[in-house]
Amino acid sequence: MVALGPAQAGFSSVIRIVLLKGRHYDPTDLFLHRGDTITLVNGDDNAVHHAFIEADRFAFDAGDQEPGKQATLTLKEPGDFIIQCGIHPKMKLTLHVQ
Ligand SMILES: [Cu+2]
Repeated sequence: MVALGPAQAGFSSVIRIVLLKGRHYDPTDLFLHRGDTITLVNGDDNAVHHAFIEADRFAFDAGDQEPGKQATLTLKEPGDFIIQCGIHPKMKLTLHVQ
């Protein structure tokens, strides 16, 4: 079980945890500030996920994530970005970075 509690307020950048489970992201939308980091955790027991972003300004590829594996991404660009899954095309997480 991964805690999804409210982010701690402060001057340092925020780390948010995203669960990849049951073929969807949890949550499916995240509102972030530049410099925030998200940690993607594969919370499934036997499914592999492959999170990636294809954006104009940058690309991100977590590679194949086995169950229990984590990947991190620090958002340096403002804008809306969609994290997809290379294995489950319906999985989408929208990042709103300001
Ligand atoms: Cu997936």
